[in-house]
Amino acid sequence: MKNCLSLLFLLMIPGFLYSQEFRSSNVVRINPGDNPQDILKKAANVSPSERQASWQELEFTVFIHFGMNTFTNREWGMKGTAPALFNPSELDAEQWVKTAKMAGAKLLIMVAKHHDGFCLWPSKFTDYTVKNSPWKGGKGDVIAEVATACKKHRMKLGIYLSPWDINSPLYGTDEYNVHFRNQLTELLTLYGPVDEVWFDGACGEGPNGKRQVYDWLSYYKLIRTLQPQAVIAIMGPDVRWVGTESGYGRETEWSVVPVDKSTLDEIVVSSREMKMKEGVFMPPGDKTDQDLGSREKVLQAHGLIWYPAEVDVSIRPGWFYHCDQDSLVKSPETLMDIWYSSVGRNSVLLLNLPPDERGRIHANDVASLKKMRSVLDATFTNNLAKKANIVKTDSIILLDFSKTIIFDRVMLQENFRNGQKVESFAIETWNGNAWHEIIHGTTIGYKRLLRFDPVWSDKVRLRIISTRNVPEITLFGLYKAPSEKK
Ligand code: FUL
Repeated sequence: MKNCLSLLFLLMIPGFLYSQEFRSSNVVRINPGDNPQDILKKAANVSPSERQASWQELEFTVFIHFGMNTFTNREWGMKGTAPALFNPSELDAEQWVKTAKMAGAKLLIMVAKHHDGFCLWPSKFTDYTVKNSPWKGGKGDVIAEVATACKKHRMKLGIYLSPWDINSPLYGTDEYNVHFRNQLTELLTLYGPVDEVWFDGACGEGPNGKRQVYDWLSYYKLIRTLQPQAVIAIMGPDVRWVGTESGYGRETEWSVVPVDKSTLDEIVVSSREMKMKEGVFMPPGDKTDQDLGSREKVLQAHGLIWYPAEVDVSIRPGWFYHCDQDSLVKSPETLMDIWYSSVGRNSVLLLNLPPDERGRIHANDVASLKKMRSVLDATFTNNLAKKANIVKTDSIILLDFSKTIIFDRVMLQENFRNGQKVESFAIETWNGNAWHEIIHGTTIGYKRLLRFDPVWSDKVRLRIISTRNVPEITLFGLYKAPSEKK
């Protein structure tokens, strides 16, 4: 009897260890014995961490690139540019926040230090800051002004701190990691809640330039300790760069992507070390690939993680303000196009609004945003599907209307907090004799938006063609966009 019990116990250990391996549902290991169906089921069950889910629901966020480059008319700064050049005449952080709010953004990411190393707050750890500029007699703090304005207008705050630092004499040494953590600590303790930390991967040091071995894990640990709700984006574990800076995300965008064995091991180790539910480790690999998460990729994976896409783009050609780009501000039509191709493709949009030398967002940018917002509101306020009688089966949602409706936009949402499942779908209308396809698509995820010429019908259906597990559609909306006034 005793032997039987110990045998049973021994048999149970591997299963026990396995289930303890990932206490979080945003990562899963694929075992050598898993068959394709098991793997797809696992893929469908990977779901976001709470911080990832709350971030996704923001939909639209803005970036503010402002700093030394605004005054030197550059995109990337140079070593030794005098702090004396930083002198905005009418800096108005509240105007930035109000503009973002008017456009519908829910979070504002402030560039606190760009690659040139100039700090927009009076950091104790360097002299290269606003403290040594003429602005406000050296008593100013841009980050404090932004944080106050965000608080006042209930806008979430994010921080961009460039890992690459052209100015710091420590860059390229181990001490730089300490310095970088000191600066992060200032930003994450002096200004209230921070909901996103954005680490840029860019480094323009040439072949003879300094090379920094970044201690990423130590940065992540610090952020998790000081601001546990903050997502760490781009060179980080929570949010993935979509792969371009054009504003256009992938047609097929999976939030669940494969990871290799060593990444899985790092995740387990970091989670144990930090005694946290989710481990922190940035998955390596090419983020620009067109196919990151297809069935083919998933079936060959060692593990899968929830790693959703962020689409970053500037409203102007440059990330910083240049007066010769005043006529090149993206039109409301282009912004709408970007909206459908980012928010409408299972991504979060991060739109950059660069203030000018005065420290204000230019009127042309404000005008474009205002128009974009009014078109979005006019399009998506009235969901025509609310008037329909709804009939659901496993793979079809039928909207049955008592009279003919006209629509030209569709909004779909999956219950993404439970995972992403749909691989392909079609929207069809009944023409009296048969179902007729209006448009088809691939992934849905958090949100999918579709545009087409107006159609008329009294019956419209969503047909799920292929899925990784039973789909959970939480929204099937139909809308009519306002007609363009010429
Ligand atoms: C890039 C940077 O080099 C640009 O200057 C800008 O900050 C953009 C958001 O990321 O990698």
